[in-house]
Amino acid sequence: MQDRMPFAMADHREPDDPGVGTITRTRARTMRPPLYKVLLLNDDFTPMEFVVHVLERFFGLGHAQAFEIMLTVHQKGIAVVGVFSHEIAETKVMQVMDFSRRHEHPLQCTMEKE
Ligand code: TYC
Repeated sequence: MQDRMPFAMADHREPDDPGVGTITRTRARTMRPPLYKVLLLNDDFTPMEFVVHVLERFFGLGHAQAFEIMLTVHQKGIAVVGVFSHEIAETKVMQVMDFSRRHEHPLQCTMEKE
């Protein structure tokens, strides 16, 4: 500002005042996208092996970890399977619900903002 003013123009700024319209923030403020927990719910009918298969197939879990999460859901009623962006979480829920329905199991999968 100051050094682009015509020579005759008065400038009454204090030493630390950057002046009107001067950009003082150099880094852009970026907002992290919200994350969503994908939850698996227990029921009395879906076979344990089916739940383990679902966790391996749609969440890329190894057999041991898939079995562990299945057991947590079985014992506690619910567990977080993973945390994803809204679009990915929505896709996982749809895949699990669709796959379970097609196999005639009542397995429920939902998502919730973290
Ligand atoms: N409770 C089921 C059974 O005893 C197993 C099960 C585990 C079902 C996890 C759903 O999300 C679930 N066969």
